[in-house]
Amino acid sequence: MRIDVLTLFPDFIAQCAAVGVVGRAAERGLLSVHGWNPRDYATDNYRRVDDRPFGGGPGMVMLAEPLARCLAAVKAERTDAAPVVLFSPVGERLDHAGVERWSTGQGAILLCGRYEGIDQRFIDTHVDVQLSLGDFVLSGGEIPAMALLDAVARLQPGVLNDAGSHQEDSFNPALDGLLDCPHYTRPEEWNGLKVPPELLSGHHANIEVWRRRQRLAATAKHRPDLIATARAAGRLTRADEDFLAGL
Ligand code: 9D3
Repeated sequence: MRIDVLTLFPDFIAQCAAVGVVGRAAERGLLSVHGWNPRDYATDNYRRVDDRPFGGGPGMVMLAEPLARCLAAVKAERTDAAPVVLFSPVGERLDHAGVERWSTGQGAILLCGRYEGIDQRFIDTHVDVQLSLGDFVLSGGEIPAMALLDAVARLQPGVLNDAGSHQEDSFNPALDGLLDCPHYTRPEEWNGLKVPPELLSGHHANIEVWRRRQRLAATAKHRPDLIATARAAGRLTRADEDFLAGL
């Protein structure tokens, strides 16, 4: 998979792409990440990439031309017809299902906006999808782009040490859409706090019952909407319902 990132901060992308799961995926040749700076494709001596908005108002708008020239350079290096993804607060909210779809593709060209936004004519001409992380305001698209990169990298086969790790993610349908249960490690007692005895019993069936109940309780408490979704999808057993009724 090849990911190209158009950003005014390519150093930030390079640093992110070098560490953790993304770095490991890149080392193993499963993923390559290339940063591109539209400023290198500016047409004037000042290397301008932004200008004042027509119609007035606060902030600056990214110029279409440096972005178009930068994108043309990226496309000249790619052999596939990769989708152009713009990270934008007006985009569709990214979720686990979306990450899974992106993780099976050949990659994408990620465009990170800065300032108030990008000249709409560039978006209309070149952008295939707009994605958002949610209804809160960031100062640019770099962190959302790195969020998608990280989420996609860890779903690549052979990236996580433990093949089962992402099978147990919250939001993975394999967990029936419930939140994860609490985790504990050594020592058995820390600052007077003990590990739940069920986990020390060595009785695997009981451990799974305990974990399922913890997931149900955590989900009912923090994300009752997910309980409703799981129930509607027929993912809750009779035993699950009995436990939930007793909470
Ligand atoms: C507060 C300014 N906004 C209205 C006047 C417009 C605005 C422009 C650009 C708000 C944020 C940004 C920069 N944000 C992103 O590029 C962005 C983002 C986000 O802010 N929140 C969630 N997901 C994303 S994806 C890209």
